[in-house]
Amino acid sequence: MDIQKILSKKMLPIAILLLLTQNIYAQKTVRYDLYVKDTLVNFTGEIKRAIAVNGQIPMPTLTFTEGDTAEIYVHNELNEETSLHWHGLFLPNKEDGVPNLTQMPIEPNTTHKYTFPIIQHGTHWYHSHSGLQEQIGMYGNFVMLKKTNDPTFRKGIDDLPTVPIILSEWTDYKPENVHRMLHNASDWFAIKKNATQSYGEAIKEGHFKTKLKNEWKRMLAMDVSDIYYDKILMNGNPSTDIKSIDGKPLKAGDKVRLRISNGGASSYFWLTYAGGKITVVANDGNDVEPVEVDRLIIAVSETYDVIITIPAENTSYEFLATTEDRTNSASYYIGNGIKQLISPLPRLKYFEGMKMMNDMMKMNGDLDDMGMNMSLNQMDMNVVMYPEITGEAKPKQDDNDPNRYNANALADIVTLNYAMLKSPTKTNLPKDAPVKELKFELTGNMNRYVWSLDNKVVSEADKILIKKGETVRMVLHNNSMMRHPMHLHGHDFRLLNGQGENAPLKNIVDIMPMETDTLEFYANVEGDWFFHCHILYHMMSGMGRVFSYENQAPNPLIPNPKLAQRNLFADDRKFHVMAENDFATNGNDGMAMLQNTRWSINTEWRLGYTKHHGQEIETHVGRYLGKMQWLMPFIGFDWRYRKLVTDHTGMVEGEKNLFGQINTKDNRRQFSLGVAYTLPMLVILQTEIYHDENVRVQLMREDIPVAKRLRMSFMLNTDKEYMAGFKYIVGKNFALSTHYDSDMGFGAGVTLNY
Ligand SMILES: [Cu+2]
Repeated sequence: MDIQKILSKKMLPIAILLLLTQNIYAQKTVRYDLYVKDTLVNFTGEIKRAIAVNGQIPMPTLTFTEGDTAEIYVHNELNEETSLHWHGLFLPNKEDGVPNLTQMPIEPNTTHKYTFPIIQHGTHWYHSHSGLQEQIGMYGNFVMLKKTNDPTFRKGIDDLPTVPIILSEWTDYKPENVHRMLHNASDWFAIKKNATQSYGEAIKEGHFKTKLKNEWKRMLAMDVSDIYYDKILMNGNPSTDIKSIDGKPLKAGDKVRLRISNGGASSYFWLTYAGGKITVVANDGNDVEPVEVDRLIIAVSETYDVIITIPAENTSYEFLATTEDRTNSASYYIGNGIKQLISPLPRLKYFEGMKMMNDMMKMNGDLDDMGMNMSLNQMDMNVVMYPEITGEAKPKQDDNDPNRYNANALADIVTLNYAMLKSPTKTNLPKDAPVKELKFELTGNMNRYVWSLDNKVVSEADKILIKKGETVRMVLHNNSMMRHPMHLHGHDFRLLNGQGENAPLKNIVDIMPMETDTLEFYANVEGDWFFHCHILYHMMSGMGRVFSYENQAPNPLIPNPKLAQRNLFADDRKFHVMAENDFATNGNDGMAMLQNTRWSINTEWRLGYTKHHGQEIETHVGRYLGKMQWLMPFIGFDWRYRKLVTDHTGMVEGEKNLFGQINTKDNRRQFSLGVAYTLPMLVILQTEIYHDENVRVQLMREDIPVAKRLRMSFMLNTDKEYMAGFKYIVGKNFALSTHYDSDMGFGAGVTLNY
């Protein structure tokens, strides 16, 4: 953090210069110059790379008034491409900032000018849309003020002292590494969060059957979020005191408006306040009728404007943002005096969540809402995990209670949900516009970290053609096990939430598992507009679509559309690498794997130290089929050398398999065809036929979570080979291991993995 502070001091003259330039052009054209540069930060005691803009993280707050023209010069001083997307803004498509879709990437050492008229007001934000840059600093507040003579100007709301706050997270791991670990189903983050949900822990908590049923239904232990973060930040700091606004000290009775954007890459945050109720006055930059709540969750990339009151003198009240998994938080202390803290949210009851998920999961991997017609976050299945709502120990709701997932019916705590949002003005779309109706199923596969719409990723789907002047209505159903904040570029949509003509306008809709939501927007600006899940790692895995207007003019910033498309598709076509090697007393065995959305290239080796132990290398190239990806046909190549045992006459005895087929060769090279299928209990059944017509059937399971850090694995096959082993995970890339192998005997050693 120190380095950051030094850097921002250095940048002070530039900031003053910017302010001056701004004033010269006041009210008409507002210019910002943004210098994007590598920096070093120290959030945890370790110095790590990040990206700063004008020397700071988050990027500077950009402020405009409706009616202004924005001129933003982005100076790319990185050694890599970049881009900036203006989240939630209405603007010409070529200013939208999606590289390879609305413009080509901003190359290193070049400047790109974005310019657009400001034709709306509200709390928004901006971020890099290139790779994973958003995770390491490229997010900032973007505030558009109402004109004071605006007929929608609300006295007592729009004239309050205001603090823009952008929420974010920090991990010391490189985001590329985070993405790779997610694709490899690494459970390192679960270990860090103490959320492994192993058999040992299940037994201790009386949930052995729950765990068995969970694995029977082929689920890996899951959490409400994937990633462990080292720090949570509000405007770049885990903790901030705010004693005055615009030079005026805060005192009892003062109301403060917080303009909050969730700039986190993957975290949802609970917002709570030590000084009492929170009044929600806007969402996604659009005014809503004020509504008082005790808490609200802000989805990734959403914005909320809230008003809080300072109830008493000589006190500074905590405004707390807690990650949905409750492992981390950040605070603002508002007011002057002794700090009044709010109690932290208690740890989640993971096995209650697992039990709930077991009930919802069908054997074929589809979710079943059991007739509850869930929508708009009103029924939150996760309440079974919230001790503050359902009690510390056993859940108090029964299975026939229609309110058993309704947080507001179960406790005195009022939680905001989408049905409570009401626009103060009518939001009807043009009545005579033709309606185009689209349906999407949000789909995913936790085990291989594939996220998609209708089981297709961006590179596998065509653009969705819409016409200017039509109303596009979308019905979205979440059939995956995680919630997804779906974001539409360039347009606000009405979320049909039962508020009739006053349905709220939004550009993000958070959809929980099993929910169905309907939204509609008026197609009024030509271009290619991205519609995607805003969880950064889901988006990069391909969870999105492109809306494109029929017969639109070509984008002058995309001179070569074919090349641009190839670059865009490269994101979800990317292969992720993983490797592991066990250095043991009886040999050396390991594997390396390259995999993407559908393909897997996998090599396994067992290298014994003696000629009788032998050596074996197997390579499989396979393609996963089906939505759940339980089936993978593959072609293989097998090389094996083992000095076979001879009898007293010197004849080779050969190796006989369970089918009576005999191998008499020391040196065996074989092509094969095979198929792998994931059985209940996550056991993989692999059947392989070699070109010498030998057949091998094999059962195996890796990483059975015995205890928090202890994993078990086994394998047996019709060649009469078998193996069983244990692994104790010491660090992210390091484990102690022991195994017994029918070829190589007993061994112990260390396992390194990448
Ligand atoms: Cu998602």
